[in-house]
Amino acid sequence: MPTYYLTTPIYYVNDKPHIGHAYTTLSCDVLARFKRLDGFEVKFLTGTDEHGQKVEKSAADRGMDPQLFTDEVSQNFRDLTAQLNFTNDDFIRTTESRHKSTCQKIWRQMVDAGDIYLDSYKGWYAVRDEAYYAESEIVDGKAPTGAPVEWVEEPSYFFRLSAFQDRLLDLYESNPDFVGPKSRLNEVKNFVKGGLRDLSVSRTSFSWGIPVPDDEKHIMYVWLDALTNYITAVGYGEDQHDEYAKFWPADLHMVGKDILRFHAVYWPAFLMAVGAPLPRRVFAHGWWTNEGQKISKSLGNVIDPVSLAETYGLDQMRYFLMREVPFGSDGDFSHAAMTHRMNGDLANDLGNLCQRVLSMVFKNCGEAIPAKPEQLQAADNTILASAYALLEKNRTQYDTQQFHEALKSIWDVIGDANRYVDEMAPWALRKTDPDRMADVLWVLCEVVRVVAILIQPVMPQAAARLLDQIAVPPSERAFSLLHGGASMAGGQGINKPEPIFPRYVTEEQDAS
Ligand code: ME8
Repeated sequence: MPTYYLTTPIYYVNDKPHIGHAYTTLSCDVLARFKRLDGFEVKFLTGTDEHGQKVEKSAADRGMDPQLFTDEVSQNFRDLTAQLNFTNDDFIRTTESRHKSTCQKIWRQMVDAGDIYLDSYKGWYAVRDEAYYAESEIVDGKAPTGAPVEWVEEPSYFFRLSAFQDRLLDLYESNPDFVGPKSRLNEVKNFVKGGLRDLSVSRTSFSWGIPVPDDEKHIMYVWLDALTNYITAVGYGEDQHDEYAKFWPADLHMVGKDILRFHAVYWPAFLMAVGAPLPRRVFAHGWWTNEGQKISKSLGNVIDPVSLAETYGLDQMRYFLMREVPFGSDGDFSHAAMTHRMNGDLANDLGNLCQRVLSMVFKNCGEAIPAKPEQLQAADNTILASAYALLEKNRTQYDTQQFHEALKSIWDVIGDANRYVDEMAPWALRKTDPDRMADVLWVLCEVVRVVAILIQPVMPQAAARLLDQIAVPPSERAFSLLHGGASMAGGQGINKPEPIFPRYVTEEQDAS
């Protein structure tokens, strides 16, 4: 069985999860579900990044011991995975002992390779970004990200990042798909071409981190610790490392654009230093704003993904986030855009198609899917062919993380199916040619089957209800059944169809 290993960033436990975190994990959930349905053995990892100065400070602000604090906040992220129906196979915390031992192991391997040396660091550090900045990067006394910086002078171990410049440039040159979307690869290349300075990889001025082996005054830089989670979770360095052999290198590290540099520059360099294979791809998605404004705690406009799901419906929210914005670009959340998608794409286009077709089948075909026609007409073959072509299209779109395009392709077929209903007018055929009516309704049920199977990754609950309605058993919902040869035989009894995609109606509209 082919395998697929994908990861989300591990989130800082300084605060509650918000829509941005949910978005990244959702995109991975959608991809993980797609790959499972397509016959892959998937490992989908998410988790929490629990060390470093930022988390230590958040714990102190709450007057809590950092371990108790991280236990509490990490649990919020774990709860979110269940609330949003995420199917991660593992949830890693960097405070776990499995992770501490992997970090210490790769540290020793880097020392043995001659890539770590002791010196001292003198320069700027931004706790909010957990990142070092050069004097030349400071703008108006702040980091280029706008984060406040502080001056740090302390003994520090350094990773010989400068020695990896050529190898990194070779990587981007020989493997242009290493970074997606394509537009971001240049950004990474230019950064590396601009020259790499050795990276400070230990701190001595606080203690909330993984101790450096054989020099316990130092703790590891939180990004070295955090990035290593991706190999900890597959058992790197353990005696029995079947998972490492099976799943490493990762197929995809999904990240937000803010942390691309860490994943596309530092992480491959660390792996080169220890001689481990490099991940196949890093994809950096865009940034969400709320009604046009940057999302921030100080503006008080942080979107809670759980209350969003309560307001609009979980699958509706999942659909909106994956459809509204070209994946990779920035996006804006607004109530108007959300309800537009919910009422247009879901209630009108897909919802009406299913409700119209299934109501006619229920009423006019003896409460059962009509038998598969012996002869199809040209219009039937056209719509069926475009439905059957979707899987191959979707595979390419999912492999390049173009989730919005995948949904758009499916909705193009839904649009064609609605036009086919209007043109064939099965309600008129009921009197003039009931056999043809039955054939048309079979074609439509078959298109609905294909569509319902393909929307499972994005809207798993709605798709399951739809597949239940057309009596496709759970054992027949994999992508291997998405071709003409596996089409419905017909004859399965159905229940009276209930609408699956409600319209969003405000209280005022409801009262009128
Ligand atoms: O950076 N829009 O953790 P973090 C879209 N611990 N995505 C957003 C977003 C927004 N407005 N806000 C946050 C860290 N994100 C490190 C990662 S990995 C080895 C260590 C998402 O809690 C996006 O994926 O700050 C971003 O990269 C991530 O949350 C940052 O999460």
